[in-house]
Amino acid sequence: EKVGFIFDLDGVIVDTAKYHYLAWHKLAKELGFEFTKEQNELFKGVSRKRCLEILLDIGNISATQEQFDTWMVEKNVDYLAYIEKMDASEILPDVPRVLEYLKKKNVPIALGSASKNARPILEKVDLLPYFDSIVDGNSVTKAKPDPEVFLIAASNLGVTASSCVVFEDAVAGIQAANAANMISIGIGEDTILNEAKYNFKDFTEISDEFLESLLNK
Ligand code: B16
Ligand code: MG
Repeated sequence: EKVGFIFDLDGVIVDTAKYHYLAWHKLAKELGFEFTKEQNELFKGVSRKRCLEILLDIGNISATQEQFDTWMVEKNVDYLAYIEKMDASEILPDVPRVLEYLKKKNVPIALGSASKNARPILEKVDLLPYFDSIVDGNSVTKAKPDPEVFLIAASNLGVTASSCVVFEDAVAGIQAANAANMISIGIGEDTILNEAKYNFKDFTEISDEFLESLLNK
């Protein structure tokens, strides 16, 4: 049975959460309230639209449709200014080693992200060539924890869902992978990602031997 690997983007390949935070923080400030780093945790893996809904809830602000759309655009313009300055130095530790190992073994690789900016980010950090398929916020109708994003990725790779391995840093992402009947690997705090089949702090803890064991299951 052919095995496929699916990577989340933010929090797995790069730490763009800090840029999302800065952009949301600026918008909140303009709207007259403080948005904290702790609150930003709630935004991980969540769509831009849903993030703005949560932000407005936090600030107790009601918006017209027009205001809502304007703020969505404004946040993204600010976020893109940070993305513009990214380069390969922002790739999280040992991600290139793992991608290189899988490439060498001819394992198909997909991206499964909620972000509509996934492609330009991969381009900026020079990782685009590793990906056989990119499934992002532009290609899905249902957000994680719905398994749609990962199921589309599996289908694009020509691999059955149960033969896919998913790397995720968000609870909703682990739930989406489990709902798709895939092998879920949590990257980050194992206490938070306790629904994952395997847990690692980051990719430096993932050995070639472990990857090999997933290929021969
Ligand atoms: P954008 P992931 C997610 O990326 C982020 O974790 C989340 O904070 C963000 O709101 C979402 O992408 C949408 O991003 O505004 O660029 O479309 O973790 O699913 O790779
Ligand atoms: Mg993520």
